[in-house]
Amino acid sequence: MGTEGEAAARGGGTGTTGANGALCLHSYWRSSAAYRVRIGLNLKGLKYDIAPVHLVRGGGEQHGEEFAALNPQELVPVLQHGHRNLRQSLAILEYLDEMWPEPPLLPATARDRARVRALSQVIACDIHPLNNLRVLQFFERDWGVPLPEREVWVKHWISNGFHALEALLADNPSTGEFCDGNLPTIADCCLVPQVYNARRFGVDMRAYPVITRIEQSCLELPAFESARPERQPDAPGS
Ligand SMILES: N[C@@H](CCC(=O)N[C@@H](CS)C(=O)NCC(=O)O)C(=O)O
Repeated sequence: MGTEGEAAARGGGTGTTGANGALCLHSYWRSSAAYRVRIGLNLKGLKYDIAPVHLVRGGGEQHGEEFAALNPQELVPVLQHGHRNLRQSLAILEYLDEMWPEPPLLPATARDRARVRALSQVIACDIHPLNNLRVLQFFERDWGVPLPEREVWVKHWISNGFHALEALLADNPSTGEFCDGNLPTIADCCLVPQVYNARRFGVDMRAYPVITRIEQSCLELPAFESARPERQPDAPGS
């Protein structure tokens, strides 16, 4: 560590948004998908506004006409960049990386990029969707599944995914201070919010020492720290 590039990678990039317009993130403080994008924006050192979307109040603002016009999936995040609306957190992170290449959120080689995308997708495609708000609401409202059973479901699928993720990280020499090497990538943008969710639902993180170590390395960086749910303008008490 110690070069200017590495310092930027850990603390944030240039702080400018370029000529293509302002950035505004439609976000909810507790949304882990929005949390991923907040980390990415912070790592790039980009200035952005937050437009809070309350996912619970009044049945959920994501289902209102105004937000549904922005994202027919009725999910956050949406990143507005000038007149452009970007959806899906992994696509948004890659967009940020292509628009503002420094500091990079993906490694230099095709093999390492494939690994980072795979680690990201373990979380974003295979763990998170099973435990999303709308899934839990469906259990509750349509099938009357009581809270304890819903919590067992969430803990089961996070533990199942973390078991695999821990093995993928522990058994690979590419794992460094972060998921891949010694600079944060999109895999770390996904890992930290998912660990936040795991703790929220009472998953025993002692079973996942590598994941926990990487989470701690990430949270030492200002880009991750300022993306935390508790630090958001729409968090209760802020
Ligand atoms: N695959 C999407 C997932 C987005 C997503 O599931 N967002 C959640 C919050 S983490 C949401 O808006 N949930 C609202 C709902 O379930 O009604 C992404 O990565 O952006």
